[in-house]
Amino acid sequence: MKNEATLVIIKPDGLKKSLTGNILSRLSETKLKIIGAKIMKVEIDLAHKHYAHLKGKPFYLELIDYITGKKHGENRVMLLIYWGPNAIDKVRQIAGATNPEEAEPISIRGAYGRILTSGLFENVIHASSDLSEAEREIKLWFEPDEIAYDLYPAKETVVKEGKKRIWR
Ligand code: DAT
Ligand code: MG
Repeated sequence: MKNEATLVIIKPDGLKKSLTGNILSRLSETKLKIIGAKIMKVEIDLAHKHYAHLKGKPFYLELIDYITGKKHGENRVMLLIYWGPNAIDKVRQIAGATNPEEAEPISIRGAYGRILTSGLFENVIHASSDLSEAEREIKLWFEPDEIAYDLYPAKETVVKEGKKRIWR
């Protein structure tokens, strides 16, 4: 079996409901390695890029509100890169089907997801669905130096002078 990397996002409902520990425990059943992890707030531009393939769907704008935290008053997400044999399918298996009502009851989405009255699937985690999606998503959310392994070719660049926030 080929080693693969896959992106997991614990969505704002997962953090708001304090499900992080439960979800990490379930994912550790895969025996995959975590090679990147962080908590961050989701900027709207990144949300649109992440879900670009769903633009035009009736639930699209609500999905953007969901991942950016507007539905939960909680704008944090947790990002994880899992790595190892068959990682994409292993994680999708434990995540469960996209529709939480159709997901296996013991999957993460089956156990913790719900369908809003609007019809949106509030399914607690995102998991990459294939190799090219995983690569696109990992490159969208992580910089090379934030990942413990060298997953994809990278290059050095000279950083221009600019502004950034530091501790005072
Ligand atoms: P997945 O997250 O299983 O890869 P996806 O990429 O097709 O599924 O959709 C992204 C998210 O959009 C999904 O996690 C929940 C929401 N969604 C997808 N299809 C939906 C539908 N038919 N009705 C409501 N929400 C949907
Ligand atoms: Mg998807």
